[in-house]
Amino acid sequence: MTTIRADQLGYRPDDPKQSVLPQTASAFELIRISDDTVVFGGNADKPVFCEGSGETVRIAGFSDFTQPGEYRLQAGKEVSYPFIISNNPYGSLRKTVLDFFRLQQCGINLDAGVWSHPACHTDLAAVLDSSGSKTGVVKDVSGGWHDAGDYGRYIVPAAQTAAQLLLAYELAPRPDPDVLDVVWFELEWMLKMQDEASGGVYHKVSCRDFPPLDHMPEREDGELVLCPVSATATADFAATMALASRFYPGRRKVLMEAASRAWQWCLKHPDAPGFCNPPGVKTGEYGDEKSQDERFWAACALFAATGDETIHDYIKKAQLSTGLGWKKMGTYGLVSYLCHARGDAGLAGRMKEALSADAQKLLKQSKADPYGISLGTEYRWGSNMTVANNAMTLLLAGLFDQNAEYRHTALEHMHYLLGKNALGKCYISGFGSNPMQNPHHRPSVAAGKAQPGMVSGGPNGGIHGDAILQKNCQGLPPMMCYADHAGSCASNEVAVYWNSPVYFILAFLDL
Ligand code: G3I
Ligand code: 9MR
Ligand code: ZN
Repeated sequence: MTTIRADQLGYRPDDPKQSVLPQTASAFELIRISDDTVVFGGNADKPVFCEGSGETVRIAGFSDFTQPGEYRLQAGKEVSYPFIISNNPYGSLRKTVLDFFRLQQCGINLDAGVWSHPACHTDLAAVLDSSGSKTGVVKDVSGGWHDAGDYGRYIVPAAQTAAQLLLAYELAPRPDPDVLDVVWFELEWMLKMQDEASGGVYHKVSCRDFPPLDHMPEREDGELVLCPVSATATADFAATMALASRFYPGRRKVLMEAASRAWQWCLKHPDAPGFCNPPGVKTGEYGDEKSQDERFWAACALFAATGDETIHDYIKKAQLSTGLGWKKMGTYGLVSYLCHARGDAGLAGRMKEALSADAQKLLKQSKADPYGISLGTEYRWGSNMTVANNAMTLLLAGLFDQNAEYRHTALEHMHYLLGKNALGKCYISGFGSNPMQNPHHRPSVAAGKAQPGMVSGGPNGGIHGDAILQKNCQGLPPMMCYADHAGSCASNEVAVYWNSPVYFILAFLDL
């Protein structure tokens, strides 16, 4: 294992290029692999301490070298994995990251080589009340994507994923045309999750507990239960449908009716409590006591779609919030308002300031980290999502505030995911010289090999009762608390809303 940390796929000729070397390496060389020739060299920067990883390291920059080819870095006896400098350094990565969503499809006969399976989770689901008792109502909620390494289908992360994919489609210089079909599959399922009578949206559908780790989806045949309507799910749903209405003109009416009915539910239930799993239900909770940010996003998306001034008044009174992760969704609201609403100049100005404040904070944190990323010491469950979401925040802020540093720092976050990190791990299966190979992903466990193109959750300093992390990572610095082990759900699961921000970065940066 090399101690030189670099992107294991590569760099574009004109993009900044950095790697991280051990403290002992004061100079480095770039070697062209075809003829084993030194083509570039230099001194590494002075040693710096990395709080996230607890190491002292040096940064080696080779941005000035722009010739396409295949290379490795060398520092003393240390030799990096090979990488390329090319206009298309990532090859099929973007396509494979997008393919994940098709492979997560539920309720259909999936024809996909070793990942094939017969239709799963097609029974009617029984609606539960908050005490976990069946209400007697049953509902067809088939379809949608399995959330992650488990087979639950949850509205809150679904909304994040759909929004990130649609924004990627909208903002990419060369959008992938199939994104709209990919997302429609999820939207159709989301529409089924709305309660016809009230307009409220069921929080999630799953069995009561997770199935064994080696079970393919069709083997999970326990009773499906629908958990009660929640404010976060209903507001996220309203926002997602209003956002989607712009992308599917032929389905606008259905989407906007669903959005408006969900919004009416939100207005009628201003104080609805946060969701928690009813007794007896152990699957993904996506609990969140605060629905203000989801309501804010819904209002902005509905206002952008309709121009309804009563909703505008709601936004004017609301607290501005930011965030791109399932618990904090405000930034999607800001972007809807700023890009698509006939808004109020003063309010738009404050929204831009809020987004820019987030981006400036991320820049500052990234500058303090030799790996050039913004997490500091906060590596929680799904830290790789935070890495990608922070990059997305920087790229979105750059829409309103031209700053080359935003783009460069976002790219550094992508390099982190592809191997320029303290563990020298490429956190996307099937790519790089040292890829994640043992995801906590049931179809991969069943197949005995990792499905390619999946983003691992990544280091988790919290450990969270994960027996594998407890055994291997107790006491390690947070950027090191990771196990490429199928048993480590707290550091090595995969999820649709971890692939979606990575897809956004790749599409936005035309990689
Ligand atoms: O919000 C608190 C914060 O206030 C506190 O300071 C911090 C300290 O640890 O914890 C924060 O809560 C964390 C929460 O995520 C929100 O980030 C919890 O500790 C942490 O346990 C929780 O992890 C979630 C995990 O499920 C367990 O519930 C992950 O975010 C979430 O991505 C993950 O999602 C799972 C689904 O349940 C099931 N499907 C797979 C999916 C991915 O693993
Ligand atoms: O396998 C489950 C994974 O998909 C979930 O994201 C995770 C969330 O808590 O839980 C995993 O299931 C574990 C359960 O929580 C505790 N017992 C062991 C289960 C399998 O590792
Ligand atoms: Zn299924």
